[in-house]
Amino acid sequence: MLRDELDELKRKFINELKQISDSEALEALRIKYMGKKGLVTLLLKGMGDLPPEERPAAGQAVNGLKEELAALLDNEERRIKAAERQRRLEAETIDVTMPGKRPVIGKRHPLSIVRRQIEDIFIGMGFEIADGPEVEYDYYNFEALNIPKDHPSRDLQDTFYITDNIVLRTQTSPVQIRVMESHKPPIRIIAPGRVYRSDEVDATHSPIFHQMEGLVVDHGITMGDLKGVLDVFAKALYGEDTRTKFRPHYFPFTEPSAEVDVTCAWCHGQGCRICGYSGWIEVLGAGMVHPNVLRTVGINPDEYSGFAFGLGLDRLTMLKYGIDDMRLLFENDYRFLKQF
Ligand code: 2NL
Repeated sequence: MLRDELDELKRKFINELKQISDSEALEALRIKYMGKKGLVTLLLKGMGDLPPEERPAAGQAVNGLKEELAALLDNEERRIKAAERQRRLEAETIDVTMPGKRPVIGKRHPLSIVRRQIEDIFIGMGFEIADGPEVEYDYYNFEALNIPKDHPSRDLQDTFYITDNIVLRTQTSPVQIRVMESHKPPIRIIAPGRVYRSDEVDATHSPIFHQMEGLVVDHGITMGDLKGVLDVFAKALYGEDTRTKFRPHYFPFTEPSAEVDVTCAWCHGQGCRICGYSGWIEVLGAGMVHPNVLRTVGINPDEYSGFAFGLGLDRLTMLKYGIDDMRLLFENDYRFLKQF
């Protein structure tokens, strides 16, 4: 009776085992027969119902089946694990003869290349780099720079106003005002950064652009120091044969003021399309810091003097690389950027 039952169970088990090809299903089968409530386990538990004299033989028979099934399960498990491993290895095969995929490496933006080159030149002359907020008080952007209330750059059309007395800075000069407020001379700084003006976008205008200003304040600073520093700068940037020319100009924050031309780096002063056949290119505005500006930040103009200058990084970058449309600097088209 029991024999038949065991044989039947074994046949059923072997049939089910044959269907199985993955280790999850195999584990389910192991539980179905050998688990706490498994078919074989239930048989063993049922021993108690037999008359005592039949128990030893029956127990031996069921245990024998249990060992047999366990051995079959272990065997099958080894076979399935090996097959699964083989499938995985085949799926993960790497063809080492395939051509590689080159990672795309980013490049420095042309504006950053030029900014860093100019920073290096001034650092070489003992300047330090200063920075400050792009959202500024009207006071730092205009008032402290001796720019009167009726000055055209204060027009609502020309400046982005956040509130009545907060603007997007139109120059990096406010950085230098802040440095003069908090530091005693000697001061030797450059202030590179992003500035804003309410302009329509075209090939030569953008509401966001980049500027670098410089400032030196100490005892006995003269126009000669300004000319010397800018001459060294122009030669370092454009080559030793570069010359500079100062033309009188007007800025509210400097007196005297000048616009500074350098000999055209494309034609070396011969005259070409780039410099409008004049041989000169205007690159800087500069001058001696206005005594009113020094007084406003608490520096005595009878004791100290200083010079300042400003240059447009976007224009300089366009000149250096022969870029004819400013929009290219802001669109971040990789086909453009990868050329530098
Ligand atoms: C230009 C002209 C200039 C300054 C900027 C300056 C700053 C302070 C005091 C006095 Cl804190 N001056 N900056 C001076 C002269 C010219 O920039 O054409 N920029 C693109």
